[in-house]
Amino acid sequence: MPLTSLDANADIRDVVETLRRDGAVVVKGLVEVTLADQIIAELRPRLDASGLRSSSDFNGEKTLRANSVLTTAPSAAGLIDHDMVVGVADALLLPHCATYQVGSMTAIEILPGEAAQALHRDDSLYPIQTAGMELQIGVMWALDDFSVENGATRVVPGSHRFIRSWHLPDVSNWENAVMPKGSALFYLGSTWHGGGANQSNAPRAGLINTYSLGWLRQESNQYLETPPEIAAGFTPRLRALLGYTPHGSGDDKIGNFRGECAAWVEVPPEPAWRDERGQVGSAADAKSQAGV
Ligand SMILES: O=C(O)CCC(=O)C(=O)O
Repeated sequence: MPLTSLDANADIRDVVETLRRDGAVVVKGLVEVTLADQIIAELRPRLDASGLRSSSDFNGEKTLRANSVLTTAPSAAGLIDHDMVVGVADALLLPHCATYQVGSMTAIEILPGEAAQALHRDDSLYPIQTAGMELQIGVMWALDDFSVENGATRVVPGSHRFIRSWHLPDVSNWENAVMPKGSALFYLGSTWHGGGANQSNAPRAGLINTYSLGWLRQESNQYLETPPEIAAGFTPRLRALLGYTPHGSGDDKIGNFRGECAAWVEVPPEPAWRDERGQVGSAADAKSQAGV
């Protein structure tokens, strides 16, 4: 099955429908090439200095990686909460949670000579599977032109329908997500994919962001990756995507309410106090209980 490519002006409903049908879809030219160039320029010093720290069999020995992307490349904000990404995530994730969150944010630069990465599904990090409920989606942004030669992400269209089991399914029918710089590959957490082999003589840079149901633990702790003092400089929507918002509300009848402290970030919490029974509260609570 070929991988479908849509244009940047595609209707979000078409992107969602194609994702549901094929498990992956490319949207071409979603951001300006200049933005992609700016992001990779901001990431360059970090990639060069420490990009190989996370090298491994799975991550690759000739692949540079960087997390905490927003601390180094604030321009990437425009990708992480891009309207189309948020629209697609709303449609696929919000039926199963009150709010969703960024699960991970990773710049990946595959250097010449790197072998193909093992095909895998991102949602295998969670030990559950419920029919009809996607746990997460991924968006791979092309910060270079992605080609067959330079290791465009490999995707197995239709593989989101494979039954999850200990037996490796037949993943031999993969396609490279060939796309120009500034495009995005959307894929479901259940879709088999992996980095391609770079047989060219130039690096291939991309940025993968995942978005997971808000009641799951983030794959990578975004409060540490983008700490409050940096998050405060971004829009409320992006802060909420990073997880700086509670899941559900106190009125939630189905017990969905989680992560309340995160809501305190805009107004830093006052020092906690401990009452006579050993219960912990905030100084504001103490004042209101004392009638001040
Ligand atoms: O670099 C790519 O194209 C994909 C990388 C990937 O899927 C991963 O590292 O989990």
